[in-house]
Amino acid sequence: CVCISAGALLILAAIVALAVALGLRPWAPGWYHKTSNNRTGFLCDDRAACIPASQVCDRASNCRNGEDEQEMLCGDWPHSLPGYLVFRCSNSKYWIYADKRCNGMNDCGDCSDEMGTACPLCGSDWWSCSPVLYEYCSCIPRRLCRDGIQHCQDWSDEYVCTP
Ligand SMILES: [Ca+2]
Ligand SMILES: [Ca+2]
Repeated sequence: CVCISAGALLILAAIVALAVALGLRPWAPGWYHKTSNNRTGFLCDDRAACIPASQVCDRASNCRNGEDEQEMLCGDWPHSLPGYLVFRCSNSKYWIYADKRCNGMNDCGDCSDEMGTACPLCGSDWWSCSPVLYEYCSCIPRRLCRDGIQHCQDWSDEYVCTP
């Protein structure tokens, strides 16, 4: 009987410990922030620096006190990253840092990070065409125009576009 009680107590203690651990998991509100350019970033403890999502858990301290690399955020990477910092690709097996969305680059591999109304059309630094390389989606950087290498299916990068 004593043995069972001790076992039950241990289980109870484990449940309580788990609940406490899970209870501590939610992220403190106000830590995460939209940056001035409307990208989701990570607000450092000084409440002044807001670093891009992809600098969180990259093994380099970008906040003054290194809170972007703390165990609570990075201990179970990528699951421990808050949803604010993550974009799920169409293929739910893949994810990217939120700041890689709408940056012109095919980070998901299927361009799902570059689709939708959230993403602006090709900016002035980009040339609109169907790229031949997987790294781009619907535009290529203008610096690749007239560089002697085909980047657009229709060759417009070599014959129409100007850098
Ligand atoms: Ca970092
Ligand atoms: Ca992208």
